[in-house]
Amino acid sequence: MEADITGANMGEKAEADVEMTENPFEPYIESVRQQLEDQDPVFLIGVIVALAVVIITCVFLKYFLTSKTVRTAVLLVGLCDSGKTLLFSRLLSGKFKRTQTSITDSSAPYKAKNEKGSTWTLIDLPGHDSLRPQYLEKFKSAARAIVFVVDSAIFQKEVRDVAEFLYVLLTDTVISRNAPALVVACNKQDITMAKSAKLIQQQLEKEMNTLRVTRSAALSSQDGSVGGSLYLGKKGKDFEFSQLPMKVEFLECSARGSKGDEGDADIEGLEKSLAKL
Ligand SMILES: Nc1nc2c(ncn2[C@@H]2O[C@H](COP(=O)(O)OP(=O)(O)OP(=O)(O)O)[C@@H](O)[C@H]2O)c(=O)[nH]1
Ligand SMILES: [Mg+2]
Repeated sequence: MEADITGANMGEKAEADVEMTENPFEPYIESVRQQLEDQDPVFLIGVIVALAVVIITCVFLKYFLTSKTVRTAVLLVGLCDSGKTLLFSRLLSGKFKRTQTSITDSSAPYKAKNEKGSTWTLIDLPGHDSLRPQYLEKFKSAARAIVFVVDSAIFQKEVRDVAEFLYVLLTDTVISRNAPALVVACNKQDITMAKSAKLIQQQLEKEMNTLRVTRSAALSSQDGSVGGSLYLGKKGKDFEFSQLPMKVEFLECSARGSKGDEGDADIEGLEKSLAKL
């Protein structure tokens, strides 16, 4: 009988031990609760408000630090003589201007023709091979849109160079991540020999498909991997502009206009697409 009682006592002790090990913070929680109960309610409200302020500040900081910076630059890029500087002048003032090969960038605020009257910074970049990379590097992260100007009159002769430049632009990690809108402006449509936007798009897709094969083959033979460079479009499919992460639009324009130097430019399509940014 005695043995039974002792056995029962031991059982209770063991249960209590288990409880103790399950809640090691129980005594602390209890003492904190006791202290809180003893405190002035005004002090407690103060602590709660202070905690709420800290939490709200953290949430706001996280929101502001991680939210996307607003990109406002519209870059005019393209090969030499495609008409970027004349387009720059026409978009800003509507005026015809005699131009010379650009050796530096120029920028000015451009008011889009939309109801909001959005203002972008229009930047004309030099097209010369030796200057292109450094200016692109300087402005690429600020680009909201890239207007890629093509000389449609001599496109056939330049197709390879145009495709190579576009390839470099589109496989750039910053550009691909930010995905600025791409407007391919098929300029010089006033010239009879000019190729249409549709044809230019098709030929560029074909050319870039070839470039994609040769470029990735060259890279993988160098170091065994397609190191760092992005793959253009979808793997296993012929390249199409619609596979890109950004909005792409091909349009026709003429910075000179059909009436020559005195007349207006034919750039409504371009203005419309800049109004949609
Ligand atoms: N016929 C015709 N000529 C144009 C048109 N747009 C530009 N041009 C002419 O093409 C030449 C080159 O124009 P630019 O605006 O200087 O070319 P760009 O792209 O700025 O050239 P770079 O500064 O060297 O990169 C100039 O003689 C322009 O008048 C166009 O729509 N039609
Ligand atoms: Mg220029």
